Formats: sequence, structure tokens, C-alpha cells
Amino acid sequence: MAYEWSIPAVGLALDKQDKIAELWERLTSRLFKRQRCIVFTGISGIGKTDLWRHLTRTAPPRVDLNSPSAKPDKGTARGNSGRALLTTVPGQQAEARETSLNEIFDEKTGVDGIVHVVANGFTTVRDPIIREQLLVEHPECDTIDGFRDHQRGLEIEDLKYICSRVRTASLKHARPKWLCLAVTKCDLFSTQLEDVEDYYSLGSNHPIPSMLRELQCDVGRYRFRYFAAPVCASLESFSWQDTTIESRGVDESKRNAMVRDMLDRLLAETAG
Ligand SMILES: Nc1nc2c(ncn2[C@@H]2O[C@H](COP(=O)(O)OP(=O)(O)OP(=O)(O)O)[C@@H](O)[C@H]2O)c(=O)[nH]1
Ligand SMILES: [Mg+2]
Repeated sequence: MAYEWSIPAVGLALDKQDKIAELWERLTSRLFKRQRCIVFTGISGIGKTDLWRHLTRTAPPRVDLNSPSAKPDKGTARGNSGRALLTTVPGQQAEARETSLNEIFDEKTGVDGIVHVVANGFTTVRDPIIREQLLVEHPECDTIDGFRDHQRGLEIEDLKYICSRVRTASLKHARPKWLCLAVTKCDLFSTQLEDVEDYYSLGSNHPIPSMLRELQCDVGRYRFRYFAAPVCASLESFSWQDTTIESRGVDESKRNAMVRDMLDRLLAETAG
């Protein structure tokens, strides 16, 4: 499918040693039945739980999208390349977030891959107090463009922190092995996909791709892969102040195809 914004330098040419290590790991994980693990990170309101519920096919009332997650969502996703445990890290609650990040990154048997979720500035701010506070501290957020610029800045800060955790964990435990940049809510910017691709696509020089390239250089391109893809979950309008952006250009079958493609790719990466 044409939805993937992939990157050239993913270290396809594994040398023999890496290949043997990879095969050995696959064999031992099969023998000891180690659960494959994928974790979703990203700021509060970015769309982690919503994407997770589509990938794991979890229906309401088990999921609540009206308030920030108080604890991680956990569930199994199945596809052509097997199955994996998918877990989200709650974005808002600082203590829950730190606890789950510590579990993910400090555990020796750690996570196989990270799905880092961004949304081109369309972060949902559900708490009225946080909305008010945001407008007082950042008056430029009064317009939707100002708000989205600010949110894109927060996406960069957030990824910076995730990269620092990935760098340490990867050098220590050789995990996680990959990071997928999931550019979600693409139904809200389906007419600007080319510009958005340029902003997030890993071949460009914008802040997010640059950060990921730097991470790959530090950790080693044979040990760490990354890729990016647009996706979406709920198809609903987005409102900020007096502006509403309609969901358009993606119907349910296109959305389902994007989710399926992403799941296939995640499971294939996890299977090695
Ligand atoms: N239009 C549109 N809205 C979406 C999409 N994905 C999520 N949303 C909306 O964004 C809001 C936040 O989504 P969540 O999945 O709850 O966000 P989260 O990242 O889990 O947030 P925390 O639990 O606080 O970390 C919800 O109201 C969703 O309906 C999407 O693809 N398109
Ligand atoms: Mg959530």
C-alpha cells in the first residue's frame, strides 16, 4: 500500500553476525515462548488508546476515549505474522506514565518495539482546566494554527525524551529493536498528506526525523530500525476554540485498510 512513509537506511544488509544473533533470538523466544511486546507512547490526547483499540479489536465499553487513560491499555493483536501484546503508556498521569516507562525500558526482557504516536498538532485536550491553563500560559494557542504549532512543539519534546530512554535501553539490553512513528488522525489532514509526509518522513531534515536518525547512529543501524506511516482510528471532527476541522477523505474501509497495514508491519517487525 502507498500509505507507508518509509526510510531508506534501515540496515537491511545485516552482516553475518547480526543475522546469527537474530536467528538465535527467534529460536529462543519460540522455545521459551517469550511474549512479543509492542508499546505505544506519545502525549496525552494524541490517540494511543484509540489506535490500540482498532489494532486489538477491543470494543467499548472496555475503552473510554472521553477521558485520559489512568492506566495502560493491554491487549493482544493477531495478524499474518503471529501475535503480540500491545500496551499503551498513559500520557497525562505523570506517575502512571513514569511507572510504565520504567517497566518498559528497565526490564531486561524488555519491549520489542515502540509505536510512537504523533498527530500533526491535533492533540485532544479534554480537561477544561488544562485548556484554560494552556490559553493563559500560551496566548498564541488562541487560534487553531497557533494551538497546532504549540502541540507539534510538544510532540518534539516528548519524542526527545522517548529517544533518550530508547538509547539507554537499547545500548544496555539491545531492546527495543525498532520504532514506528505512527502519524495518526490523518483523516483531519487528508488533503495535506504530502506536506505532512515531508514533515515526518524519515528522509527529511525536520526535527523529528533528524532526532530518529541521530538515535539510529548512536545505537547502531543494524540494531535499530525505524519507519513512519500515516494512520487513523475514530473518524470525527476536531474542535478548538471556535474552529472545527471536519474528518474527511478517509472512509471506514480506507481506515480499516490503514490499520491492517500497520498491524501487519508491526507484527512482521516483531517477528524479526
Ligand atoms: N479524527 C480523529 N480523532 C481521533 C483519532 N484517533 C483518536 N482520536 C480522538 O482523539 C481523542 C484522544 O484519543 P485517545 O486515544 O484517548 O488519546 P490517548 O493518547 O490514549 O490519551 P491518554 O490516554 O491521555 O494518554 C479521542 O477523543 C479520540 O476519539 C483519529 O484517527 N482521528
Ligand atoms: Mg489513552
